[in-house]
Amino acid sequence: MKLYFDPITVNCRKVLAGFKLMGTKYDEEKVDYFTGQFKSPEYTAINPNQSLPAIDDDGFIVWESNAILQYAADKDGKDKFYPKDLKTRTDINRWLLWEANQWFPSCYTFLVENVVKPLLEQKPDQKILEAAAPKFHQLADIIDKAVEKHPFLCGDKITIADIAVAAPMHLHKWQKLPLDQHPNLVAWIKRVEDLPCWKETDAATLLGLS
Ligand SMILES: N[C@@H](CCC(=O)N[C@@H](CS)C(=O)NCC(=O)O)C(=O)O
Repeated sequence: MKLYFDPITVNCRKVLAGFKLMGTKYDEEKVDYFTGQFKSPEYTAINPNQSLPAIDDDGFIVWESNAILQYAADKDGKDKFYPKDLKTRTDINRWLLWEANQWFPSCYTFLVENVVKPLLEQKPDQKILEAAAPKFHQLADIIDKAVEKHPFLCGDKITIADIAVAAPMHLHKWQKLPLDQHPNLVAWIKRVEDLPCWKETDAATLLGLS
């Protein structure tokens, strides 16, 4: 299975960390994000969305990072990280959809303003950040409550839901995500950050942030 990726991006780090967690075997095909290589005709033929990541598993192409995690888990029978019992699986699927629809866009605003713009020597727009804060807190509170009684989103054990939901906040220190009001969320992200799969896919160093 070939993975097209750039390790600095949110959704690529998600897949890389998930693959490492599950022990998924893959070949690397780096597609440079900052030079816009994801817009090349070759890569567009793989992923017409012109976004990263994508996989090619012997001619079977999948884009959408969460679908890639689901596929890899099912292909290798990694039930531990994506259990098959109906309620747990539905719970995980729910978090994957929520991450893509709600959480990623909210965290992305902070990523653009506080990480991408400074990297491009531009100033963050405080008005955009202020406008984004209420929604961010509403969403962060959902995570905070979910991990109040158990260590991971779907119970006592880590699943691909934790990896997917952690990814949009992978640079939270530099994104300057306002986390103080969400202590359970902070404890949960620390648990994810302590995992070898998360440490091995650190993007802050690659971006020269730490
Ligand atoms: N929902 C997609 C989002 C993919 C996505 O937006 N990827 C970003 C990197 S994290 C990208 O390649 N963006 C292209 C761009 O900036 O134009 C997924 O989860 O795979």
